[in-house]
Amino acid sequence: MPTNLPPEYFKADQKFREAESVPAKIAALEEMMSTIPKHKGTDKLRAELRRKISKLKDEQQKKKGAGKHESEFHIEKEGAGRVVLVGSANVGKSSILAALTNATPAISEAPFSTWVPIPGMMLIDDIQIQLIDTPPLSKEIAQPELFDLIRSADLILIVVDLQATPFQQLEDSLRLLNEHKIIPKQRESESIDKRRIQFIPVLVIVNKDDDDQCDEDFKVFNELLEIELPLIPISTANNRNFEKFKKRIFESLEIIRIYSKPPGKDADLTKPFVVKKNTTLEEFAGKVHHDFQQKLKTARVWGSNVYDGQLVGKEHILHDKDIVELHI
Ligand SMILES: Nc1nc2c(ncn2[C@@H]2O[C@H](COP(=O)(O)OP(=O)(O)OP(=O)(O)O)[C@@H](O)[C@H]2O)c(=O)[nH]1
Ligand SMILES: [Mg+2]
Repeated sequence: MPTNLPPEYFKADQKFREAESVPAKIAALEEMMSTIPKHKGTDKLRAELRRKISKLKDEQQKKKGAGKHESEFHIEKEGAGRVVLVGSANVGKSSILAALTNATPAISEAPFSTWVPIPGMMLIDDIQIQLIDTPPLSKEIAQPELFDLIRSADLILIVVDLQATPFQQLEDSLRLLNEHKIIPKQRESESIDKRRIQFIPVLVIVNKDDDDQCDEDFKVFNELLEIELPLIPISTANNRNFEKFKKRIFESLEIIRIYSKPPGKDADLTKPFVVKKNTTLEEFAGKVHHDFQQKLKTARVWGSNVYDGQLVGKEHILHDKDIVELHI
């Protein structure tokens, strides 16, 4: 095993081992491939992965040939992050998808109206985030593939209904995720046995907080809740707190936007590069162009923690909305 593999490789490797369906396995292997630095020391590993991918693709093809169509639970990743809505029946997951994206899921007073996941794209400021609605998290109907899909999320939104049984719903959802080895990232330090566990950030959405009267119920819910997870009350009936909600999603994804500026020209402020929080200048340069990481000499930065146009070194940590002029 080459020694210089990045942490993303091991994360993807874990996803592979946890994957319960062929498409999820292929997606995880492809992710592993994309994280391996290309040099002689990794040739063998890359060849091995390529072999595994092609074997699985053959397997998938055979299944398709046998009359099976591609699973509806396999959804291509799009945008700067994947956010998955989960929760008990009738809490308002589909309503949230419809409110934040152009998707048109079935919404109904009757529970169990969603049977397959539905994706949509949600615009937060200037970036697109993939939002996926899912069938209810219930022991009786949840399929293994649903958990594969949830495992591929960058952020899980657990939705509860303030006007129903929010404590029970939150507890049930967390238990079911736990049984499938999905644990909120916020609780990683409490986990003793970390093997085969996927830790994913969670934000709890307390939906149906329609008016001031409901606010009182939310206060009580918040005070009595013993589970320490970030919460946000919203109402999909009247878009209450939606701006804050979108901001919280962005923050929970732990990503930042960087605008690249060619020397002597203005920055293109319409198309940010989206990178992880705490990305260094050097890592960012590699994102702009793989050659740039090595060729990079210095850069000028406009934004946080710098004076306008300050020259910074390769180890400089970038911040959300920084404008960067790379000098190579
Ligand atoms: N009062 C109120 N009703 C809401 C709100 N959000 C959704 N609803 C209603 O709650 C019901 C269920 O909404 P859905 O969006 O279908 O819920 P779901 O979680 O997708 O349900 P399943 O797909 O069955 O799991 C519908 O009648 C919605 O109109 C809200 O903020 N306030
Ligand atoms: Mg639904």
